[in-house]
Amino acid sequence: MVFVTAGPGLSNALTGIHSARTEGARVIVFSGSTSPSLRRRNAFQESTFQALPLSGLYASGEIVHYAATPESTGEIYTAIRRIAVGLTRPSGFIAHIALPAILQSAPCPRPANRGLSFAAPPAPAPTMATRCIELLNDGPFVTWIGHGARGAASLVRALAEKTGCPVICSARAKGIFPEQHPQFAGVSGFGGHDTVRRMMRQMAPRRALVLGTRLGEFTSGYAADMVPSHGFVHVDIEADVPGSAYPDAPLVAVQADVTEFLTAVLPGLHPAREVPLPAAAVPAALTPRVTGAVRPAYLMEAVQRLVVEDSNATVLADAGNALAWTVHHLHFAEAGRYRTSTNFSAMGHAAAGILGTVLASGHQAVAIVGDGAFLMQNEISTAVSVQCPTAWIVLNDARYNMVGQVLPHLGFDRRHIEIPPVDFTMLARSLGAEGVRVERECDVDAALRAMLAAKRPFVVDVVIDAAEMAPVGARTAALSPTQLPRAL
Ligand SMILES: Cc1ncc(C[n+]2csc(CCOP(=O)(O)OP(=O)(O)O)c2C)c(N)n1
Repeated sequence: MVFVTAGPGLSNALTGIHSARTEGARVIVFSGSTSPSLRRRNAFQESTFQALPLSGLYASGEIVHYAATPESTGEIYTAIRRIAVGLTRPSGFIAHIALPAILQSAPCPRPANRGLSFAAPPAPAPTMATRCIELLNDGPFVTWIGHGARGAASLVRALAEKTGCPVICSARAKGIFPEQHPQFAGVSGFGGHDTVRRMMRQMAPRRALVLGTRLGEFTSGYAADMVPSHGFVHVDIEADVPGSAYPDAPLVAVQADVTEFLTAVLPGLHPAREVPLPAAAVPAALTPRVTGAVRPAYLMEAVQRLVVEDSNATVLADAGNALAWTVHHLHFAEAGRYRTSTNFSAMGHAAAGILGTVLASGHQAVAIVGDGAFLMQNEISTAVSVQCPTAWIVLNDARYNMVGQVLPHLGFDRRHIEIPPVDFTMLARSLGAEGVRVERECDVDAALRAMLAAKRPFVVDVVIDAAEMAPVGARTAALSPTQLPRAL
């Protein structure tokens, strides 16, 4: 639940609300609404459907699934009921309740009828399950998983090990299928791995079984060579997802929960005669260099050892190069250890969202953020105020480098991408948190250990080498004006 004041409190929440909607979260926003007697009289921060040019927040539709401005306790009961029903949706729900002051403190007895049961997740119709079994038994296939498969990790593994299919994942699905598994073919799309498209070329699968991913631009790049000869068997809880990214590709669309789908089809699938994929070669570890700023790839190796493998911390990656470095270099063996936003990807989402991750999970979390994204918010003070032991690793390159690295490819110069140098440890200390600055690779490990041992908000300010190109792959080419028609 999110509580915001009227006017700017609500308008500031818009990006977060939309991020939550596009990433499938469940959020109920409460805002203050101007009392009826003051409306349309230039009331201070007037907040109503008519006065605030954010009408989408006040009506059920594309921004929020449900909106209400109750003006009586009776209407509050209606809103409670609608929210309760909305929360049973399997794929996220956003509500906005605008409450006038008079109702904010009005007595409101608990509604008598609170019994609501969550509907069972949808299973595929038996005829559809049989058809999918036939299609998947009809030739080699790959499995392409997304965040929607997060509850089905053991079934995805059983599917792969029974049928021998390679598994590709989206960035948000990292860890659902262990990334060190010999059948893991890599992460697709932005920041992902060349091994994916190489495997698609070499194996030439007949079909791809898509489980719980929208195959949006970030995940697929709409790459034509990711479409197998006989197209997709696409399973998603939302009916409008299959076919949306690749409207021309052959498609069998299945509206179902991934666990239910796999439970239904797994027994009927033929076991593999051999497992086709050799394990991907593990690159040699980088040795610390004595001069120069920290290479992001070196930092990621240290994060892999100390944070991913030696701690149980959740890793969050913010928008910017942090996303590319983490998607590419970190490897997870369990679902839920890596969090990011790949649809709306607003800078600052991880820098701020880490508080929610730590407070809601009760576990340690580490946010990896660019200096630009870190400067866009100030949740250090909030973390200190609520005594939340958050840990931030700031990739300090004194620039908006994701943009800076792309500009020359688009024929633009790099003006206006620099950020005046910031010492984030001083910022952290000034706000009551702790911090360590790292300027050499040999100091990375000690800083990360201090961060993991800290019981208070902690910032590791890492001066990174801005010249190291982030592994964004084909994304840069897709943005080029000459490539756009093809990418579109
Ligand atoms: C609120 C917001 N503004 C702008 C963007 C577009 N954008 C994406 S990454 C980026 C630059 C990120 O810079 P920084 O946080 O310093 O990270 P770096 O890429 O340098 O590691 C920009 C401007 C965005 N995603 N969100």
